[in-house]
Amino acid sequence: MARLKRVAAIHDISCFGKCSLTVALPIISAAGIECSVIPTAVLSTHTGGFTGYTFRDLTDDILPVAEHWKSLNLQFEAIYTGYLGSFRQLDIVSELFEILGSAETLKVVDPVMADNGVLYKSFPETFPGGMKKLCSKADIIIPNITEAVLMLDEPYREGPYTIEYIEGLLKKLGDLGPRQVVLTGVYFDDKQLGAAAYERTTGEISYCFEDRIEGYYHGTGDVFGSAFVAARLKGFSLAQATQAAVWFTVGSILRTKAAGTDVRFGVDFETGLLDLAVRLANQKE
Ligand code: PXL
Repeated sequence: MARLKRVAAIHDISCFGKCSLTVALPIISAAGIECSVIPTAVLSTHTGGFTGYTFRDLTDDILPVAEHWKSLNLQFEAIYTGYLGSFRQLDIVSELFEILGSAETLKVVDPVMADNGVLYKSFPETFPGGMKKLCSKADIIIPNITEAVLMLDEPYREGPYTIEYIEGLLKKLGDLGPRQVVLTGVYFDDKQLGAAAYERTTGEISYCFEDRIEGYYHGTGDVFGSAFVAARLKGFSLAQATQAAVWFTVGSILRTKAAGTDVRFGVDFETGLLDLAVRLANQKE
């Protein structure tokens, strides 16, 4: 039997409040894919809605980890990056693409830095410009609308959006360099919300919507991104992987809403892992 496919996941560890590596690791593993990690920072909680959190910057550890892995001749089918701990890490991550990746390695960048029209408070104003450069080196990027407009240097607009606006964003994001763009937080009316996926090489755009759920749930971008990466590596097409990731994320939000837990604590993705594994296993790789 061939070895498992392997992902290098490069995100922070938020010790409490499910997001980044504490969701990427279980979701990718449950899909039957090996998940190696490079933590970008260690925080006591994520930065959304908590105050007084600790923050240990791991910028200086990233390249030594990657160099050690390289000396072991490890191969990765994907490199999946999310929340970065410093501005310097933007350049370091693009170096990692060279050190750890080959032409066959899928480089997925989630430009985690903002939501609801605002840059997360841990990032300087110059961060979106640096992230835009990193996105230009990726095969796939998965921004939300706020991250998209920050990188394109456009003002943030509240939805509902028009098809022309969304497709304009997708094309401009594709022009930055990535072959595929998945834009999250897309809605054309108050009833449904989802994601749009764009394949630059063919110009094809597909949409995936589910019923909209009121409220803001932390960590859902990472749940979406992790399920998406897992699905792509299991052989799902861009549109199928987007569909599976929207479905898995919405299920996680609905369970959390029903339980009434603090939305800062993250969503109940765990209960959906078995169903996700089944859905992803039923695809020919
Ligand atoms: O889920 C995004 C995320 C990841 N990591 C940290 C965060 C956030 C969002 O606020 O603060 C540390």
